[in-house]
Amino acid sequence: MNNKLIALVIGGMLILAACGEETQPTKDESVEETAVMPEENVGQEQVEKDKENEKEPEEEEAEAEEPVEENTTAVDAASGEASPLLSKGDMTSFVFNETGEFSIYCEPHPVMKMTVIVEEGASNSGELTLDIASYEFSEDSITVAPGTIITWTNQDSAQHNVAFE
Ligand SMILES: [Cu+2]
Repeated sequence: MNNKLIALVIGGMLILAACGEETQPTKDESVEETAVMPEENVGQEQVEKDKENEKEPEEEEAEAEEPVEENTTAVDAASGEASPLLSKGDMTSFVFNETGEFSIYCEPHPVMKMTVIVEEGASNSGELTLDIASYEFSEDSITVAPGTIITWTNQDSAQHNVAFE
């Protein structure tokens, strides 16, 4: 009887010991899993960065479309009108629907002046492009037909604009 009890106790201890050994590997696995987690987070961050990189080209396309919109939405030329300040490469457009003489100047540099004369039957019509360069408008005076759209592009590093007296 005693031998059987001892055998049972030893057997039970062996089983417990075996169970204890079995639980250790599962603990190791859980440690490995938590060790893997940071790598997965890094992967997610990289995916988020990739998404951000994908967004940038869309923003550049939207900026590139702005000058086209300015050309199609020319402001009516009229006394008191003025474009925003134009940085290098910026454009502004005005449509000259009414006949008459329009005195134009640059607000930051009032010595910069030009005249647009609008006359029926003038040879200049449709859409014209003028530059602002070296602190001068590219034409001192220009005669256009009613409905002509003039687009000015600033070629200087200095800011200029197109203002109507
Ligand atoms: Cu100016």
